[in-house]
Amino acid sequence: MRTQILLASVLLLTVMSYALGHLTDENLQNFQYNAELVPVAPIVDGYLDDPVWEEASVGKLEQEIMHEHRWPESNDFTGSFKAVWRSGFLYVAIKIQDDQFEKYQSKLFRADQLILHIDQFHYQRKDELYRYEIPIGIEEGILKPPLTSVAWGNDGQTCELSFRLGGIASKDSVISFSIAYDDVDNGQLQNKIAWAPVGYTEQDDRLPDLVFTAKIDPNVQQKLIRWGQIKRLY
Ligand SMILES: [Ca+2]
Ligand SMILES: [Ca+2]
Ligand SMILES: [Ca+2]
Repeated sequence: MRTQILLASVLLLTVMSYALGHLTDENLQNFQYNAELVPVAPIVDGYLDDPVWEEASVGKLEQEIMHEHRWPESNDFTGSFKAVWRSGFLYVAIKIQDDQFEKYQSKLFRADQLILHIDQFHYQRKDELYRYEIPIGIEEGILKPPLTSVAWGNDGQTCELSFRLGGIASKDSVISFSIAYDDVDNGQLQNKIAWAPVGYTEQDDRLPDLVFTAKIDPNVQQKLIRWGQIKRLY
């Protein structure tokens, strides 16, 4: 009898850990980022003091995709992003804390870097065509479209990116999107931490959705445009 109870418990635990540890379709379907239309575009200078960033919702990088587990905020790594859109552009702001920044390495795999996917045609699958590897602190001269600018601030702890998406950046349109951080400490890749649902791993080739939403009040628009013009005077 005792053996049967033990066996039943083991079986139950196995089933539970399987259900908890693996990505379900539902997990991914219920996982998306809403990028809101803003009255004035942020200035892509690497500093996140633009008023539009205050309101935007936060996407946290809290899924470890190399070893598959939830990643708590820690000194080792804490990261988040926000995204907004305006006039055919998607803007992404990223905040990173890392206990050991590995920058300007001659071998890219020895450098901390951001890995993004921006699939504007919503194929929902990872592909080299729209994969971006962005080493921390580096503002490259030639960028692969639709990426149009990369700017770093605060010694690599904040970043702004812009993507020229034209008509795809319009209310209710959906693209596939992902963002992850390859954390190299002591010259070794230690972790890959992503904005991704529970159970997601780097082997999974499906991508979450980013939805373009819009609910702005035209009166707020006036104030913010003036603020943006003031900032340009600095
Ligand atoms: Ca800025
Ligand atoms: Ca680290
Ligand atoms: Ca690092």
